[in-house]
Amino acid sequence: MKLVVVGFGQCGCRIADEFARLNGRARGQRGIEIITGVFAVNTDAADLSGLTRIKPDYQHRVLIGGRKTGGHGVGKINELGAEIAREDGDKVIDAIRTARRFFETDAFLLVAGAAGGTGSGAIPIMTQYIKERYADKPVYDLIVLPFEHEETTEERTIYNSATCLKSVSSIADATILIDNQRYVRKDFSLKNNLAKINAMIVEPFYDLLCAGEEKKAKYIGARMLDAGDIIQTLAGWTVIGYGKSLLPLIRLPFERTRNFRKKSTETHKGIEAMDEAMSELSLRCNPMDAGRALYLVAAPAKEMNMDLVKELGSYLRDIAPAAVIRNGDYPRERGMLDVTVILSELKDVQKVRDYYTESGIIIRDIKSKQDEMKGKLREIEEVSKDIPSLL
Ligand SMILES: Nc1nc2c(ncn2[C@@H]2O[C@H](COP(=O)(O)OP(=O)(O)OP(=O)(O)O)[C@@H](O)[C@H]2O)c(=O)[nH]1
Ligand SMILES: [Mg+2]
Repeated sequence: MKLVVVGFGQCGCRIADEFARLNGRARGQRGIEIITGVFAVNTDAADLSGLTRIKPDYQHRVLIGGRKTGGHGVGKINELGAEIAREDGDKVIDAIRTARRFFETDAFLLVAGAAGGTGSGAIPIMTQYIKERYADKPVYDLIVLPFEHEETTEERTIYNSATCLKSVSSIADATILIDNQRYVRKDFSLKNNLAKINAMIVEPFYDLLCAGEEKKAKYIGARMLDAGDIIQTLAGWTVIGYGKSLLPLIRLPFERTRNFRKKSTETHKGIEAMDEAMSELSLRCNPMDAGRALYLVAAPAKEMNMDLVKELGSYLRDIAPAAVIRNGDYPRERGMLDVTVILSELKDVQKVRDYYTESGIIIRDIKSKQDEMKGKLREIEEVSKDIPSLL
């Protein structure tokens, strides 16, 4: 599957940069392309120049809202991010048009952090613009949810996330949810942590996008997973997970024969990888709520067998009984068996519901504070009414 990836705001741009790196890896390791164009869109000029992989010209790093913000971002006001996207959206569309092999693109992937200003405000507007302009291609939005400490220290975080999620979910073909808090690893400093988190966020997309682009017979599985399967799977609220299990690189001579013991070891390794994928899902959710699901197993050709794929299928069926499940196998990896899982068309997502509830409270709070303020201003005007003004 080939994507055009567009990042908005600092978070979105950095993750888009990571997708550019992923494409470099696919090209270098596997000789295939999985991305036809990567673009970074921001109101902040300095953040745009901090990227490393996205081409540095103005058609790939698009500065919007220059007049309004002076190139310094919108300071977490996502209404302003949305307004700027409405004014400068054409710049983004013009940039996308320059993608070299645009005609091969299967879908758009737009990326932003929900809690900021630029990305959070611009992504719903741009999703709408791109959908209007390219009606035949699905548009998927990958939304990064804030860390816990951001939610507790700043009200705007919750409010921005709620407004962004509500807007995006009504327009995007699917919303892939990524919870920053799930990726926190205590042993990294924050900056390294963000880079590391971004790498972990894009990792599940590697095999998923590569599998359907393989041309050589030896890398094509018994059931190839292609763009059609992914497009049929992605709908509404979506989460993604990835897990791997190491295989012994060297087998002892007596292990070479295919016997039932080896088969059961492979199945065991497969379940281990899928277990990890399910426990590392990009956002905690209840798999019972999924209306659609997909899994992809990648392993060396000789480790792959239909029993393994079937076992994983019934394992997933137990966890997500209401889902239509699609699958694929990808004979590729060396010394490793990995499983990528998508749960989609989730009927309920607790975290999203919490944002909506809490921001309802915040909105009422702000309203009553504003009313109180207006009352006080009126009082002070009242007592000053007999004082002459110098103006
Ligand atoms: N995973 C990840 N999250 C990030 C990164 N950068 C920022 N965030 C998160 O994104 C949210 C803030 O959004 P930003 O992208 O910084 O904001 P922006 O869209 O640039 O908007 P303004 O700076 O307000 O104009 C916070 O929840 C951050 O934790 C990143 O590189 N990776
Ligand atoms: Mg910013």
